[in-house]
Amino acid sequence: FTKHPHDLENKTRAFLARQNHRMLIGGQWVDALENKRIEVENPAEETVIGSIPLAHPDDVNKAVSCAKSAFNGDDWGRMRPSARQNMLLKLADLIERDARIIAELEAIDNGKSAAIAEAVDISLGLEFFRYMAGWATKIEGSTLDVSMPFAPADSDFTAYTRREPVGVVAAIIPWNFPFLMACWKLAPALAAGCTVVLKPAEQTSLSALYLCELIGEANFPDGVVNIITGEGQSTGSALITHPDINKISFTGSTEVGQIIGRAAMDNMARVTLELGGKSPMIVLADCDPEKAAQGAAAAIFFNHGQTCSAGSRLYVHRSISDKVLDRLAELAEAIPLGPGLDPAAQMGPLVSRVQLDRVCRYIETGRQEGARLVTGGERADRKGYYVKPTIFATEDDSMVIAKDEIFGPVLVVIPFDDIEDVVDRANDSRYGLAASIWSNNLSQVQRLIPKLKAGTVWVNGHNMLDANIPFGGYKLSGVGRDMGKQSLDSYLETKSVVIAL
Ligand code: TXE
Repeated sequence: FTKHPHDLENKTRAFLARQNHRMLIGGQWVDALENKRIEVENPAEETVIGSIPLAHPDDVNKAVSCAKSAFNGDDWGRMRPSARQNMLLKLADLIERDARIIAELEAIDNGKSAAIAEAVDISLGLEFFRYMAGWATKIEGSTLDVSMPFAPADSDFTAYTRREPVGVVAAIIPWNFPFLMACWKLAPALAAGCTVVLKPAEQTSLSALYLCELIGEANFPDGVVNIITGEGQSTGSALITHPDINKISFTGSTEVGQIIGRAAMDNMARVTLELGGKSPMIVLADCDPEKAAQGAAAAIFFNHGQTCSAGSRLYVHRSISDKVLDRLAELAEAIPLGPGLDPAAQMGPLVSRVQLDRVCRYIETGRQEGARLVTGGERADRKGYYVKPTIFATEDDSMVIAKDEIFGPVLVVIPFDDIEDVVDRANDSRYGLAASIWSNNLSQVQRLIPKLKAGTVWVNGHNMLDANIPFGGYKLSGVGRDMGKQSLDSYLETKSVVIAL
């Protein structure tokens, strides 16, 4: 990857040169009704690089109606599962072909490192399409033994279940992993035979728009995937309240997740919510301080802390806490900051000024609460929404900075003495997305795993993801799971069939 925008891939340049991007409804690339637009910003430069349509509620209605027609139409509805599988595999190949272009768009639109995006976001996304392609031909119900007590003794029944696609899916995704989140929602929906209206985050819609071009190239029938761009309040609200939406799949804040959950229940739409987190890391006394520091730095500073499962609370045994903290500070201070297109940069700017202000407010709160600022704690002295990797140390984990999801590169380090006590403290959160334990003491680790109230527990690592591993939260971190077979199940209805012979 290059520092210079003029060295971008030709396709990236051509895509950006369009400036006024359009959205895909029923196979047509269109502007929004009334032609309202939202500016697209490059957060490393603080410059406007184009615009996306601000979809009108009637655009949303049109997209839902196209998705509904495509769902009921023969081209998609009667397509053989093996053909659906092949389309998903074709799409994955196209993503692989254009991985660099997508990574460049992600770097320019979101701020993250293009090299890291290609290695992590894009590769996980395309692998997920391949994984879900395999499930398209393996959807199965069960045959059921039945004996109905009220039926005459000589009567005979056969019963079985069919799994059927749930219908039209509304997929609403955030700005932290724009491309990967689109893949997490689209792959299982399409493998199941659903059709989709996708709404990317208003801050970062470019990579999802590019993905929709690839969907066209892979020859998916018109209307199977529609993308509408716009804000949450207007466009998003119109989508989640639409009576023809059969399932809503959302990743974003807990507050909006609660609004969406309520809206879904009004129409009894199925719903999957992947929400916020304040994931604890627990480092036991036997852990090598160097490994703990390296692991914790990666867990919080990956994606600039804008990761729902970021390891943002570090509970470290007091016997090694000074060593871990000193090393962590060294590692944090050595992280090269820079725009996503700079191959040397490991941390880019935060996604937007709103997010920058939010993270800086939390840092100020930490100071006022009396937490010890170990390193960072301010904006970097350069253009762009950069925040220095920040570490606070405290004994008091009831502080706001140890409770709230900051969603930035801010770590809170808390020493502990007693292992039972640390489990209670780790669990004392409204969130329950993920946790990690760092130790080679197998017995202690195995005893801790069932006690942690988290959708994922990692041991000697953090943020270890795979297409086959379900991901989602306990408590206010959400409902349901993305990835794995469990996510496919959430795009399928179960129909029971009983036949009196
Ligand atoms: O998220 P929102 P925001 C957390 C994180 C972050 C905070 C705010 O703590 O600081 O949320 O971020 C759409 N009806 N996470 O405000 O608002 C919106 O357009 C329908 C954690 O950006 O939840 C976007 O597409 N849709 C999270 C998506 O919801 C609505 C990732 C997410 O935006 C809507 C992102 C509405 N009423 C933020 N309001 C994670 N779990 O990873 C908004 N949207």
